[in-house]
Amino acid sequence: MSSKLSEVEIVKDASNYLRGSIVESLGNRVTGALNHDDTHLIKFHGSYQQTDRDLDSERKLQKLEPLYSFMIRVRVPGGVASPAQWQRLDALADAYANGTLKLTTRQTFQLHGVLKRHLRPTFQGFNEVLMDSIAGCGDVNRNVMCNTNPHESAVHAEVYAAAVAISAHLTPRTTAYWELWLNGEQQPTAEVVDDEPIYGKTYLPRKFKIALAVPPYNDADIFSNDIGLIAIEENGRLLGYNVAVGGGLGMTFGLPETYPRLADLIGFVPAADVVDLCEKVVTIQRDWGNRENRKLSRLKYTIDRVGLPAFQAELHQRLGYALAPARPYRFQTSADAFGWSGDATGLSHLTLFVEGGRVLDRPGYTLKTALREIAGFHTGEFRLTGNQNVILANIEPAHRPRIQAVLEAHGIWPGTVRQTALRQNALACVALNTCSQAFAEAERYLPQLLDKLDVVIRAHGLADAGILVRMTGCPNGCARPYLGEIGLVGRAIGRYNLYLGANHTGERLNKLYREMLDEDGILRELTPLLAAYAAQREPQEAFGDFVVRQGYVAATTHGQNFHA
Ligand code: SRM
Ligand code: SF4
Repeated sequence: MSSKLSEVEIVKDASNYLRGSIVESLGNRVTGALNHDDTHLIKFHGSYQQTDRDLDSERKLQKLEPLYSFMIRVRVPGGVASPAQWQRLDALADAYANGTLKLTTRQTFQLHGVLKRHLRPTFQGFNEVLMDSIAGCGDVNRNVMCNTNPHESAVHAEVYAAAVAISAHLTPRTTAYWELWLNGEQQPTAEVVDDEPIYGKTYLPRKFKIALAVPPYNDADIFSNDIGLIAIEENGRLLGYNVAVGGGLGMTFGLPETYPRLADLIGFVPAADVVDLCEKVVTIQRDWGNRENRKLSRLKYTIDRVGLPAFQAELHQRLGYALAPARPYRFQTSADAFGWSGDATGLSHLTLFVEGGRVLDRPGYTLKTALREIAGFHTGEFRLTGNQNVILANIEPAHRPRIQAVLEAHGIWPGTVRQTALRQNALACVALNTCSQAFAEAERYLPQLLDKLDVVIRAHGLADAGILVRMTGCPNGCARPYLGEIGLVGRAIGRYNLYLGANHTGERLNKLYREMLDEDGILRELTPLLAAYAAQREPQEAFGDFVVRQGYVAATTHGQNFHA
C-alpha cells in the first residue's frame, strides 16, 4: 500500500472488517479509553470516544487520565421511531448515559457519556427494540434523511420506504457489530469472507450522506448531502427523483481549499432505480475519492477535482444509461411547521420544538418525562426532524386531548409552540462539553443569545419571521450553519464568525460578513440589519434574500466562491 495513505486508511485495511482489537480494548480495565486504532474503528459501529472537556484541565492537574466516555449515534432512517423504541432509548439514557437524549440534525438519537463498560449493555438495549447504531459514524453511508411526514400522502410514504431501502442497501455487511456488541465476550472470528460487496475492505475514503425530500419541504436540507434526492410527482404518483450530487458543509479555517458546497443537480432517475443510482455514486466515490488527505476526501472535492462532466460520464457508464434531465420543482422552506396538524385519515400530528434537540428534564419543564409518559400510550410514532425537533405522528383522536394534558402538566404546552419563530427555527450543534472539535459553545449558549435577539426581534415586530439562525462551535458545519440566513461559527471561546445571506429553502449558501464577534458584537451587527429588514423588506421576502438584495453580502453561487 502507498505510504501516502492517511492513518485511517491503514487502520481500516488492517482491521479485519472493523474488528481491530476492540475486544481487547473493552477488556482493558486500566483505562476508560480504547486502543488508539480502535478509536477510529468504533465510529463505524456508531460511537465516538470523547472526554468531558469541562473537566479536562482539572483532571490533568490531578494527574488523572481524561474522563473518557462514548457518544453513541443510533441508525434511524427517515427519523421514525416507535413508542417502544423511544421508551427504550429514554431508559438507556438514564441507565448508562448522561440522562438526556440528543435529537440530531440528521434525524437520529445520540446518547452521551456512556462509559466503556456500559457500551455492550447499551448496544444490547438497542438490539432488543430492533435498533442498531451500525454506520452511525465512520467512512460509510450515514443515517439516510427523509421528509418527516410520510403519512401526509402516498408519495411521502413511498419516499420514506426508499430512504429505508437505501439505508439497508448501503449498510455495511460485516458481522463485526454483532460479534463485538451482542455476543458478550466471544472472540471475533479469525477468518472473514469478503462480505462488503459495495464498500470493499477499506470502505469509503470519508463519510457519505444521502437525503430525500418531497417538495415544497426541504427540511432534510438535501443540498448539503453527498446525494440529494428530490421527489417528483405527477397527479399524486411518484415518478422518480431529481438527483443532486456533491454537497457537504465542512471546512477548515485558514484552508481555503476546503469549503462548504451545495450539491449539483445532474438529472432525473425513475423511482425504481434510485437505490442502484445511490450505489453507483457511492462506488465512484469509493474508487475516486482522495484517501491521502481526509480534509479533501468528501465527494464534493472528488467532483471539483475531476469536473462535473467527467463525474457524470462515469456515472452514466456505471449505470448503463444516461440520466434524463432534471424535472421542475420548487422548495418553499427548510424549516419545520410547529403545532397540531391533521390529515385525511382523521389522525393528528404534533410538531414539538426541542431546544438544541436536547430532550431533558428541567425544573418546570420536564420534557423527557412527558415524552416518556406519552410513549406509554401513544399508538403512532415519534418522528425526528432534521431540525432537531420531534413530531408525535399519527395520534388517534382519543389520544389528542390526553397528549395535550400531559404536555401542559409538564410545562411544555403551550410554551414550546409559542416561541418566536427565530428561536423555533434555530439550530445549534452539540459543541462543548463533549465535542472534541469545538472551539466555542453552541447548544449550551445559543438559548442565551436568543433571549437577547428575541428582544430585538419583538421590538421590530418580527416575532413570526422564521429567520434561520444556525450556530456551531467549529467550522465543520454540524448544524448546517452555512445554510443559515444568520450563521454563527465558533472561532474561539465566546467568539464567532457571522455569515449572512443563505436563502430560506436550503438552496443558497451564505457568506462571511464579520469575524471574531463576541456577544456584544453579534448584537451590534444584527440589530440594525433586523431593523432594516423590518422596515424595508418586500412582501414575503426572507431575511437571507433581503441582505443579498441590499448588498450587505454578495450571493454565494457555488461552494468554490464561498470564500470570495
Ligand atoms: Fe457532525 C464531526 C456532531 C451533523 C459535519 N459531528 C462531528 C463529531 C462526531 C465530532 C468529532 O469528529 O469528534 C460531533 C460529535 C459531537 C458530540 O459530542 O455529539 C458531530 N454532527 C454532529 C451532530 C450530533 C450535531 C447536532 O447537534 O445535531 C449531528 C449528527 C448527525 C447524525 O445524526 O448523523 C451532525 N455533521 C453534521 C452535519 C449536518 C448534516 O449532515 O446534515 C454536517 C455537515 C454536512 C456535511 O457532512 O458536510 C456535519 N461533523 C461534520 C464534520 C465535517 C465533515 C467534512 O466533510 O468536513 C465533522 C468532522 C469530520 O468529519 O472530520 C463532524
Ligand atoms: Fe463539534 Fe464542530 Fe460539529 Fe459542532 S460543528 S458538533 S463543534 S464538530
